[in-house]
Amino acid sequence: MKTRAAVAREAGKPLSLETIDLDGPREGEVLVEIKATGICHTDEFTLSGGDPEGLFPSVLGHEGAGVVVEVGRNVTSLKKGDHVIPLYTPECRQCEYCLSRKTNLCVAIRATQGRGVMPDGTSRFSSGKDTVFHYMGTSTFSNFTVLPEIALAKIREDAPFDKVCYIGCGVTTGLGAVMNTAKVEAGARCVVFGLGGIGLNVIQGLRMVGAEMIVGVDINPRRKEMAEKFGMTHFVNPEEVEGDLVPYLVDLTKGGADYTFECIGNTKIMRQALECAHRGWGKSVIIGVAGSGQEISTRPFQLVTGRTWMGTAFGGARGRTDVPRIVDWYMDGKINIDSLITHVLPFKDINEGFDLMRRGESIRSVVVF
Ligand code: NAD
Ligand code: 022
Ligand code: ZN
Repeated sequence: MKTRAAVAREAGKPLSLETIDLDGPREGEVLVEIKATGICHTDEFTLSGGDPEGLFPSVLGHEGAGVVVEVGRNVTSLKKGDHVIPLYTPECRQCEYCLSRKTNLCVAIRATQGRGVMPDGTSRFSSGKDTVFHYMGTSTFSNFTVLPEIALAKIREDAPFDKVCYIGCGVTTGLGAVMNTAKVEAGARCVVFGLGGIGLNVIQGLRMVGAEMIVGVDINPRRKEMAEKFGMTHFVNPEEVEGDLVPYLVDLTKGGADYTFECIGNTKIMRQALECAHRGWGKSVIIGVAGSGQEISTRPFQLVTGRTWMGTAFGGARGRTDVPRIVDWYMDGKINIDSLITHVLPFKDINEGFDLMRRGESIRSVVVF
């Protein structure tokens, strides 16, 4: 069949809006009509050429929502008409990693996903004679896409696609970092570095679990108002702090934070986030993705004295299990997604969504087909 898609043809160039070919679902695969997709930083990172593993041409996008059109052989958990959210972290429930219960990093299709192909080693996308690669196993910048069954969460049918697509990455990552990775308890004092599409979801997760103090740190003063609406209790603009930021934050949190979150992708800030965690028990979670080849550093003393440095992928969420629950939270009014979606664009304007993100004007842009 044919599908409209935004194709990443060349690093550093805008996406090319084309009609390309899509093969039907093979065994264990599902054809999905994408109704809406968010634009996230890792799409831009790959498009820019910054990711050494980025493949071209490819169909980017990993934050979508849509409807099952057709299922391949031996697909048992989904049927035509089901509403779904694609998962860049699948959940097979059978691999060593899933069975361990210690991680969400399912390895069932990991190798082929990283090579831009389906588990059988081939791509469903093509353009004339050329192969077009998949991306993160999801490729949501196409009106129709094929995914493995284990990379789809089935969600309720009354949930609006143009809102819940954000649960496919940013919402789940922020909430999950708080609940699954850090396991923050009520009364905790916390610092969140970076108040964008991830940090604001960390803040609403902290409010949900009853954190007492939620300090937000951002160099963009325009982020203060939105963060307060989501539960931030104190705002710190590093550019307005005299002297070092770390002692300032240790003082503000009365000895250091119980939990800190880095939601920027800046290795210098990752160090500050660790070092303002409380001596003896503070935990610091890295969420931001740094450029390839970058390194973090601190003095071993920081860890010897009881701080824990940790990281999270997709908020530690097991997608097929956790994503439908988060959709329920949204439908029950327990979480706010609407305020974070600052721009909704028709598919033809997808490149404008990238520009809004590059200029720091949007929290999230959502593209609707
Ligand atoms: P964003 O651009 O919306 O937000 C980043 C915020 O950080 C902005 O508000 C910006 O003003 C602020 N900032 C930049 N430099 C700063 C500095 N030096 N000090 C303080 N604040 C600063 O980005 P986002 O969508 O929230 O994503 C944040 C990071 O999370 C990205 O690196 C993204 O790739 C990563 N991410 C990771 C996962 C995961 O599973 N680990 C999932 C999704 C996103
Ligand atoms: C999503 N991310 C950033 C912004 N939006 C993001 C990027 C990478 C990861 C998670 C979220 C990530 C963390 C750890 C891994 N990845 C490796 C997982 C593993 O090796 O098992 C990651 C993931 C997918 C891909 C690359 C890296 C991919 O499909 N290309 C989950
Ligand atoms: Zn993302």
